[in-house]
Amino acid sequence: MKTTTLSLMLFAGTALAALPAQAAGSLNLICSADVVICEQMTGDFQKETGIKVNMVRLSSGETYAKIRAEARNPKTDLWWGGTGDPHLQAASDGLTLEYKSPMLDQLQDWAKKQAEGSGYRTVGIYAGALGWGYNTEIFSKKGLKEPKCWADLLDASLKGEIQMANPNSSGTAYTALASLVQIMGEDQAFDYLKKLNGNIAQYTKSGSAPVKAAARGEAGLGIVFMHDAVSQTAEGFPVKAIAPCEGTGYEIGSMSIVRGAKNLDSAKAWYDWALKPEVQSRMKDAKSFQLPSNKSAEVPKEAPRFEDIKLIDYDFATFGDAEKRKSLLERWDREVGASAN
Ligand code: S7P
Repeated sequence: MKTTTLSLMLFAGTALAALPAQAAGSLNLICSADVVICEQMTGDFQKETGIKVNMVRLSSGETYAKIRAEARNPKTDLWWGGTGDPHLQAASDGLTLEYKSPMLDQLQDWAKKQAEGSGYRTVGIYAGALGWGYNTEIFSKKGLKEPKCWADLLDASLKGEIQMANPNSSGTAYTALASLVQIMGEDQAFDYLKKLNGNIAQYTKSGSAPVKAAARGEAGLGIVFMHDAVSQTAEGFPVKAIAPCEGTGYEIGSMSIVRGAKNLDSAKAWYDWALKPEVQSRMKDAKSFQLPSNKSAEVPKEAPRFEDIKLIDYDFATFGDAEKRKSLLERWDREVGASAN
């Protein structure tokens, strides 16, 4: 072989080795968890696999609406994170793909049940209980009492102090709506939400925004997942997380492959990777303190534990149904959202 041909081959080999991302493919991902963990996961996956990830952060309800709208020509390959209900609703609409990951056996029963209940069109990646976080400094300055129960949030002293998200866009707020319906019955839950509306300063788009506002003194209290309140405490803000005394609902944060995904191999690679114990154990580095779904993943010491919280037996089949979602959200828009400030 001539020297020039050999040098050309060596050059081509070196050039290819320097382009792992192009060689390995790409992935269009929607992430519905907090943006910090979304960026950490994306960066780690790219580093470990060479697959280029185009990530967008959207709330759970927004993602469900986008995937529905794009059903004929999907632009998204994989949906990671966000509350389980809209993932189940997407599964029941046939918008997500059946996939049995080889990692399934390593998961907690609640994560496997989520997969089985959806015909393997989604899977549980983490879990967390709903509650609220309040700013202890604001409460003590204003002489407000610590609210321990859902009923306490109706107290007139809390007028203008509370933020929660809009359940149309936010999975957190949909979990709150569905939880209250399960705790109180639908009519009483709507009576409660109408009264609560009098104390609400703002309905935000994203689920964790209310407690971020409370942490920064822009609100007194945010109705959020307890782990999102704990993240603010871990950031050094005067925020205390509360588990409601009457009981509360919880999420099984989920992950789904979009039916018709253009980058299916990359989507499966992320899916299996995101269920690994070492990947889930690293979530705490982004102050993401949910309970991980892999049995061998480390449970962060900050994570609110289910055994310490009065949890309802959340009915995922009913409240993960697309028709149920539509009817609850229409009623919320009519009876609560329409008279919001
Ligand atoms: O911040 C983490 C987390 O609470 O965010 C997700 C939540 O659905 C936020 O998105 P929304 O804006 O849709 O409410 C949860 O799945 C997750 O635990």
